[in-house]
Amino acid sequence: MAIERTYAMIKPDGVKRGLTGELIRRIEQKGFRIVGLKQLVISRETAETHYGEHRGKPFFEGLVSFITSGPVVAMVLEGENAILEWRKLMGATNPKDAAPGTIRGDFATTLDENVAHGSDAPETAEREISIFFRPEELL
Ligand code: FUP
Repeated sequence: MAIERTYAMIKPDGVKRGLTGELIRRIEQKGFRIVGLKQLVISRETAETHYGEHRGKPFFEGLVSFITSGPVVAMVLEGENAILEWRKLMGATNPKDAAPGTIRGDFATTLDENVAHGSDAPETAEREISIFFRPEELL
């Protein structure tokens, strides 16, 4: 089992709805080490970089507008298989498919406002962590 780091984010809908504490509670309860944590409003430029793989898709504009619409909580989580484990905790991207007990299953109702984000692969995690954190911010 490999110790990994992943990029996790509470999206503007999650922060607005007061779910920050509940999500961090689940993260701690699961046993992740929180290596980095901050609240910020994402700039349009950073959002377009972060979601670069979706550029050109019909939902890209909406995605960028949404993610820049209010504060997010950005985190780096560390643990065994952290990338997959955080995605399991979040549940399926589309809340319709997300199982009860998962974050999206319990709190999300729509595909475009689905409460949380997590990297999907080691290369993505490394890229996303470096977009949002400087090395000295990671403890
Ligand atoms: P995920 O890796 O689970 O964040 O999902 P994706 O990278 O596939 O999608 C990123 C975000 O785009 C999702 F959180 C929701 C949004 N999205 C839409 O709004 N419409 C779509 O058709 C697909 C994704």
